[in-house]
Amino acid sequence: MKKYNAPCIFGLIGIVAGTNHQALAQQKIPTPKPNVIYLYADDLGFGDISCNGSKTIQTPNIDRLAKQGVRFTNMHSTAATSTPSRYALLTGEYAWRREGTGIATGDAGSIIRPERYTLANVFKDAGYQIAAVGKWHLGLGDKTGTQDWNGHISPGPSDLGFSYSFIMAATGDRVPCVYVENEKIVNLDSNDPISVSYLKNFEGEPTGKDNPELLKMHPSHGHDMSIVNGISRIGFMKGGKSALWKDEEIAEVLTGKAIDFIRRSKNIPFFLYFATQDIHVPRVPHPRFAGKSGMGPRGDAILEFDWSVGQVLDVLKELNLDMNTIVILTSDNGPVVDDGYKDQAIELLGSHKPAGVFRGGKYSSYEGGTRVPGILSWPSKVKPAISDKLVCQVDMLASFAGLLNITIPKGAAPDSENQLSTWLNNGGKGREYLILQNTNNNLSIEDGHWKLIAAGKGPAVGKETNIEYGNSATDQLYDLSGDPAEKNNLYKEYPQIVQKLKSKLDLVKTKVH
Ligand code: NG6
Ligand code: CA
Repeated sequence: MKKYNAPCIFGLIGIVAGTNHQALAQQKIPTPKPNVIYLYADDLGFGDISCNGSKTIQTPNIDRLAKQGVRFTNMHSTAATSTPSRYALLTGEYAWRREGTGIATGDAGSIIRPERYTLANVFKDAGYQIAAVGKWHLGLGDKTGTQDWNGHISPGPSDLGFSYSFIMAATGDRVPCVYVENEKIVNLDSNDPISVSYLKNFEGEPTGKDNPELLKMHPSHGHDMSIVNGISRIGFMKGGKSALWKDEEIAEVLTGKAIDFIRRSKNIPFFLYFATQDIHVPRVPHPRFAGKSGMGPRGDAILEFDWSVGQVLDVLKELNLDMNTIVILTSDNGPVVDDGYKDQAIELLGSHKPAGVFRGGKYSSYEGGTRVPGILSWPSKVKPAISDKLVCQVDMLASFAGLLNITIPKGAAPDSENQLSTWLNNGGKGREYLILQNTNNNLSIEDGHWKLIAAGKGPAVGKETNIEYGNSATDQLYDLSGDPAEKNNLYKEYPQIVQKLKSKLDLVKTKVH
């Protein structure tokens, strides 16, 4: 794909959006410094939580958070899939500017290079303890396919500013199916070394394709390679038996690690990046949640995610940290119903609308792809509210640098704006415009109430996911104020708006210092 280099897009954004980083430096740092928890669900849709209007599922803990904070109705991830979204969040740079930021394999090398300034670095510079717990999906080790899974797998989160990490290397549906703590696989027996390949199977190892009789959950598309816990995955692995995760326990294990970190850090400011496996496939919630939603494993996984949120909120309260902790809850991309396993998600969906009123879902240029749940709570400073301002995860970096009075090195975080006053609902007007990326790397621009989906290659509808990806040979223009569901393509009626937005998109893509 074409890459757009913009060493100093930062300057452009400064001018266009009117942010002034000098002024931010004058800002008063709150004392004591607030703790920050970023609760990052996977594939959770706008309509998957009851505080966003769902009547078909109840998420009392998420609702509790929303009630005590700002609930955003126009929060976006930058991309409609995980790796590019997470890349943009942690670097403050749109992923489409960089080669190799598409959905990562489980043996991808570290996509964010150690020299890069990250969101974790902001907190490090401010003297915080910083943890990454959960799904990583940004590569580990120096080069793809060459990691020493049995040794220290570096670079990893500790090279990117994190002081502690307990992660899944990629996703639940990709090998290796193990936890990695501070760059070492947990519980690995040196007599049973682990091997990983995304090229070919290891001799004698069963696969979902050849041995469906060994499966407890069958793939609907893809996911027919190595079998771990009766579930076939993407990629091949061998060995490491004692280290393999149990899918039913993932939420409990990760939530436990997040809580341990909070307890350990209770006397020092901390930043916790808690990226759950829920509600990504394979959806295998703990038996406590199985069957509880009436919607099958996808609904049950939402209940499990809500439980994790509740656990975090409870421990904050118990430790008396609740008033001065900023909790942000969001998702890496929009929802998908069938993402590759026969888990009854389609059959049991009923009238539930995972993306709410929005069109499309995960992978899509339509709003369902990136308009995700968004809540920020900071009880001692921010009053409960609902905000319809345009906000985006890419702004975490500059916004928190602003809050903590940290100077971002020149050239770093080029697409991140200090939107703190919007996030804290303190007079900010939100982003003037935002660029979004779908699974085919086609871009859209939202500017005020207008949205242009630029013409691009790719299927109109995902063959297997049955989601409208928004790809079209012609441009599409929608007026989100009157048509949030993007039903009426107005590109013929408003050629001047189309032209204006296209020029703006081009400028963001190509502008150099
Ligand atoms: C796709 C997978 C899907 C999911 C996605 C990444 C197949 C057929 N589909 O390629 O199941 O893993 O990648 O999801 O393999 S994400 O939320 O991490 O971006
Ligand atoms: Ca995702």
